Amino acid sequence: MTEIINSIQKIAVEIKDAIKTKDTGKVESLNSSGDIQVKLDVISDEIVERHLLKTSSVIEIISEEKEDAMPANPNGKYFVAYDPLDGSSLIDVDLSVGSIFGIYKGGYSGENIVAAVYIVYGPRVEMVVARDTVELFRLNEETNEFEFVKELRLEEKGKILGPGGTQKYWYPYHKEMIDNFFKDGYRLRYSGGMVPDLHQILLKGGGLFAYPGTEDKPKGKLRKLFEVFPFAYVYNKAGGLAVDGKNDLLDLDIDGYHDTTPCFFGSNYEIKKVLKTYEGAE
Ligand code: AHM
Ligand code: MG
Repeated sequence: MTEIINSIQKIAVEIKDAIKTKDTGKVESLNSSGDIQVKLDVISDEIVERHLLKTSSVIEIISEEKEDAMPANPNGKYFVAYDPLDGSSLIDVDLSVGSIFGIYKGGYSGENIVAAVYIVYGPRVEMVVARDTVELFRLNEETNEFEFVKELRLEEKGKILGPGGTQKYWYPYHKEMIDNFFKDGYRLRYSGGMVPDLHQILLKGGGLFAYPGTEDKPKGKLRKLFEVFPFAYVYNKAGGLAVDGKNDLLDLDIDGYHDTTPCFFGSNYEIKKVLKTYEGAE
């Protein structure tokens, strides 16, 4: 595991440099979810692939940018699923983006995830590693080393709300729940990048990030393997909860590598409200 985390640190430094120096233009291709890829998605995917394929403890990799899994080291024991550059369309407007890694043992499913790591490329580069605990590291750009900052824990109740999905297509009970949070004093914080949005909630004590199922996308937008399971793992280990409205996200299986799910990540208080709202709905 230490070997994988060391590889991820090298990957982060290379992707950070690519973001600063490489072209953000579009390529003539769509990824497996039908999104237009930008050149940096492809470059970042290649950076991760190059490092993980030579990491001896990794047996297989799959990414948001790939159709299928790729074998790595036959003697390895960890399966790594990753989103090399989440929120890449935000680079053109100079907002923060991220990389997300889920590390699995015995195959890809919510219950098999054993660690999660994400990187935030913002004004500073930060890394969060979730194993038994959740730890924050910051890149020292002079040495290119990540330095430990602190352990992260969510409060029981937060103040921030990140409500995703197109409002026009929200189910009425979902809209009512979001309205009630605002009436209760929650402040809107939604950049359109799940890494910085969830990072903010985690660092500022808590709140709720929601990407629900909607009339136009009943299964939501965010992918289980590359986005949802890793953050569900982080939030659980930080003392919060992560659900699809009814079930714990880490109890879900995948129906294909690019399978999506409605998802809610937050502190206990907010997630209990979500469960109450969704109980009996639909
Ligand atoms: P991407 O992997 O193609 O970048 O899409 C994922 C991103 C998440 O970071 C973010 O939470 C979500 O898409 C935002 O979607 P929307 O634009 O519908 O709010
Ligand atoms: Mg993504």
